[in-house]
Amino acid sequence: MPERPRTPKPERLRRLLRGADPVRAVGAHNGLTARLAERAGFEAVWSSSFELSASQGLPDASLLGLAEFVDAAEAMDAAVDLPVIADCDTGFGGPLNVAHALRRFERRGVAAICIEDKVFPKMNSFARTAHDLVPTEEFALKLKSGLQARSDPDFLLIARTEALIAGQGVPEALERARAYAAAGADAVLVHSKSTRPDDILEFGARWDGGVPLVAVPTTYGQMHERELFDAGYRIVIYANHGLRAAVSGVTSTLDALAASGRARDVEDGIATMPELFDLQRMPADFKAAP
Ligand code: SPV
Ligand code: MG
Repeated sequence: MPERPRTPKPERLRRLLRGADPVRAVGAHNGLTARLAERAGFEAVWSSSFELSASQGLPDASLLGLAEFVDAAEAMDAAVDLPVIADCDTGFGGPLNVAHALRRFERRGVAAICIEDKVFPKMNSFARTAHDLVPTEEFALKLKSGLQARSDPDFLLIARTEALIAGQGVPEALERARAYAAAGADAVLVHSKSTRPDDILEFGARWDGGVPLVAVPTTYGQMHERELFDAGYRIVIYANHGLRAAVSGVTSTLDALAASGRARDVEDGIATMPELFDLQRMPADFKAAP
């Protein structure tokens, strides 16, 4: 019997969003890290600007361009059977840039893009610096321009407000988010760098914009994903935990290897070559030696 065609990923992400459980996305920056997220059982991949930058040894400060973001997201999409949500920072410029970016990501199989209301060049939200925002109407125009460029109605455009990051409080975040939803955004990501979940919970309780919310519990990691879901956040993004785990793991192994001078001494604590071959989808005939 011929194989039934798989539902396209944007449609799958929309279905997941209507489900009874949080959609959990994990930050990744290439095919391998996306595959690790899939193997661990998550529902989506977050193509993270922080991870993309950090993996090149660069700060997350709008240094990489659209082509690099698109290529990376495509590699992730190709590696997994999960929808990829591409973090697009400020959208690579003005309304025309957002439209161009959306078309490119859509054509390459990505399920959703997310743009944020900061001024270009943006700094990572956790950087101790001012986080200036563009006027609400200006950002709404970027969203509208992106949405007009969409050819698959299921492709999602997520609007991210950095109002809480900029210290502007829940009322401003709500006002912005309402305007973004009214402009047609499919979901709103409200980011916070507070170690307490209070603002996020208040925002969820007062949210009346009619589209799903997205949370990134990096600093308020004491919150369980189910609690966030119950507070209105249907997508929960674990944005950088894979990369941070990799840095700890590689550091402790290389430190031990440098001290010991013998590869065997670190073998037991690291992934095997067969496991790597498996992650690479190496044909079964080629077994890893020994
Ligand atoms: C990212 O992962 O690139 C994000 C989330 O945008 S954060 O780093 O918290 O800004
Ligand atoms: Mg980012």
